[in-house]
Amino acid sequence: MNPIVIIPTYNEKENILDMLDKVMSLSTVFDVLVVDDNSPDGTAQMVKERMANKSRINLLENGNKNGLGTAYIAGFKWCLERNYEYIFEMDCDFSHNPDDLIRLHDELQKPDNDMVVGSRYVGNVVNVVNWPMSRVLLSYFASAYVRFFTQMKLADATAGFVGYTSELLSSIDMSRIKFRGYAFQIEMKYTAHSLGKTIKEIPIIFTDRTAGESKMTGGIIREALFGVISLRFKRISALK
Ligand SMILES: Nc1nc2c(ncn2[C@@H]2O[C@H](COP(=O)(O)OP(=O)(O)OP(=O)(O)O)[C@@H](O)[C@H]2O)c(=O)[nH]1
Ligand SMILES: [Mg+2]
Repeated sequence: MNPIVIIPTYNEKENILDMLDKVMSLSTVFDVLVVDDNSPDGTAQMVKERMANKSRINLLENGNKNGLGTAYIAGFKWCLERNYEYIFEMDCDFSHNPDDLIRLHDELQKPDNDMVVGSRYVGNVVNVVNWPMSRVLLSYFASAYVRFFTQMKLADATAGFVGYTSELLSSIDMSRIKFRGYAFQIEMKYTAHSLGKTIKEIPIIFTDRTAGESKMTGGIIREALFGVISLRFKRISALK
């Protein structure tokens, strides 16, 4: 079974075809699942055109725009039902370099690792290209804030470039994952951490998107700000 990368999309017509072509050309063979939320710009249609000659590309049309977390949870279920063993998350905007999937995958295959995180802040370096300073500071302090409240030893707690083993994903009760934006990424890591799973961070360089528009909103930041505190009071247990 190939590893699979889930790519959530909302209005990514400027990026989607380049992204699919890039992932298809990697030296490690990956399947792809695009989870599209009815993008008005026709992203799903473009995916369908590529699917016609690439069987490794899949599309899940998930209904109306409901946030990243909802899209990922639908994607996780789709992959688990089809018995994928190594399942990755990656943005469509090239902020995450698809070449790094290979390193993430190599690391996830090591026996002790349950989750790998492509981290912007490993070793006191900030590996972010083209973000305004305000955005770097927000993200960096968000990670420090999360470390303080959750006691997780992760340098980049809001990272969205992540790989999971199916064993880890299937032990998480997805109906209890309640956050939808950046907080979703924190909640998934906190859940893995609380279940005693091993999370490995590897350094990546994150580059701001050059095409298409950001979907970041004040609501997403607020959810993360208050959500992190509430995580400490959440009871987390494994499904099996
Ligand atoms: N399916 C789906 N995808 C989404 C949704 N919101 C964002 N995305 C996708 O999730 C990925 C990350 O979204 P971005 O807009 O880059 O948001 P961000 O990375 O948090 O913000 P920037 O750093 O400003 O780019 C992209 O591939 C988006 O198309 C959503 O509600 N549904
Ligand atoms: Mg982005």
